[in-house]
Amino acid sequence: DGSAPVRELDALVIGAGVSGMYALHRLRGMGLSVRVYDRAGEVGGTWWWNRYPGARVDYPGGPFYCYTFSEELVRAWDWVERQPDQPAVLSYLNHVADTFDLRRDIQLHTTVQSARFDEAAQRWSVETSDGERISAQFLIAAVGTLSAPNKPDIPGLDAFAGEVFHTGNWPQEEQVEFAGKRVGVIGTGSSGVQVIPHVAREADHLTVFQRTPQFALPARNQPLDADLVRDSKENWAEVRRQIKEYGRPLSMVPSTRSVHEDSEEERLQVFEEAWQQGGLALRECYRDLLTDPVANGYVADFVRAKIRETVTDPEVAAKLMPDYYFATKRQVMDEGYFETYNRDDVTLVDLRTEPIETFTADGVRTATGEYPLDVLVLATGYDAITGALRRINPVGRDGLALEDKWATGSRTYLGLSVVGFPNLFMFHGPESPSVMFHQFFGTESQGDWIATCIGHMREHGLATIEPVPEAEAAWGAEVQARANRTLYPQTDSWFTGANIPGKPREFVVYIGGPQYHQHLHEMAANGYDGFVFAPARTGAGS
Ligand code: NA7
Repeated sequence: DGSAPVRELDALVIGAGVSGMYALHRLRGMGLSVRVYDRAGEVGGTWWWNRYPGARVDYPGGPFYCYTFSEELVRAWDWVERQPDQPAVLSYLNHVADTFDLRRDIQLHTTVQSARFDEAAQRWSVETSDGERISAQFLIAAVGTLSAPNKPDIPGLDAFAGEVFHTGNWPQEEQVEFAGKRVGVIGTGSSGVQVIPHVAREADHLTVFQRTPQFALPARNQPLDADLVRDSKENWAEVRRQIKEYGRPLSMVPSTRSVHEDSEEERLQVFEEAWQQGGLALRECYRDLLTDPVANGYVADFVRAKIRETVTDPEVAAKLMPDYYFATKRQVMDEGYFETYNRDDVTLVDLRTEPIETFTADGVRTATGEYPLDVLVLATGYDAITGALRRINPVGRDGLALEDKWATGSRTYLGLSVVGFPNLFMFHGPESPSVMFHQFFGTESQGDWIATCIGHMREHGLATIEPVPEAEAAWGAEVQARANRTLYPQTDSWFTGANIPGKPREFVVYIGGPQYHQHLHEMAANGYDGFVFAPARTGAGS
């Protein structure tokens, strides 16, 4: 209608987290006009939103949980702990934004409200919550894998008169006080397991509402070894090469030994050593724990025995027994989680035997009990992997909405593009390795691929790129085939969409790890197999 001027961009990036910042840095460096939009009040994505007490990297990544592309950046930052906490990661990401002067092209407090591909112009038309209209050749979704909070649909929740907080939308300014209060926590995933011991220490009383018990492993977080930090900085090119080839530094690569090569006695000793070592050691001490049900049963029994040893009340311990395949949900790491249930001021409610009937103004009523609460913490997770982009719901060619395209399955080509959505690129989309690979390296690899592809298009005067249906179907089949060789798809988890009512149940993470990144760059070198390009239409606006 011509009321507001339209801002013209080469690339619009949604999200100022790890991926969005890299996209800005990389594409701006090629001379493109790029702008990043984020609804948050600062850069940092997930590390800005998740400031609940206990939030930290749930991977013993130590000095390797960072961007890998710049040796200078690596040398300029000192990590302190094996599992950095949320304030440390957020400071790091702010440091990155300053180092590369990113903020001047990042617009905060701004939600992308709609995005529609304009076929005549061969460009994306975008509207923000400020009413700004933008026309961009490329739309880059760096919206996060775990960024669309899942608020459970429990009767009466809105009638609850106390305070309610979701771990992924924690108050930014105000300090949440638990002292002297009766607190309830719903959810025992990574976030719940991290926050629960903290709340227990502060609150008058804590009630945990557990739907599915966890095979949590002791994190045994510790200060980083100074020699390791120095060596990795001095040999960063080699560290980076190892991450590319194995998905992690060589010192952290899983064992190639089968559990069946060892006697029961040897096996238990291996498990015990891995348990003492902490972190992911137990998941990685044999190669077949995630593919062989018998092997998985051994380690699952081992962890269940540890839980029984730790929790003094056998009835409480029984409620904490996981009864699915070990490590087939995203692995949870804890610091004193099971010990928390030995406290007199902590109650565990097993929702499998005692479901919530309703919330009331004063608390929760289950089939057999009343639990008065002042504060409720929802550690109920996310509409993962696809949720954030589905909520924006871009509309592609022929009026096809992403919500409809993905209604029966989240099909993509290479986890970064979608048939019907020209010039849309996703970071860590469905059918990419996303959380199953070094996140920063994964971002850089995808970001470099996108940059190279855009460079190729500019060089050849091409206006649009889109995958072909055959390539998309074949990619989906490959992702499924790989997953089906493991035990992962057999467990309900956010990897499968099973945590969100009505979401298609499918395992949408590519688990081949490093092969994904090799494949990406090879297919680019081979002329972008599986994609079609179109030249600029005469008369198309730009
Ligand atoms: P998760 O891992 O999805 O955990 C959410 C938890 O909340 C999990 O225990 C769920 O049980 C539980 N949940 C979800 N909905 C409900 C309802 N309606 N009633 C009761 N309990 C419910 O999310 P997190 O935030 O902990 O972790 C996300 C990722 O962040 C994590 O994997 C790391 O990568 C970092 P369920 O298991 O679905 O039965």
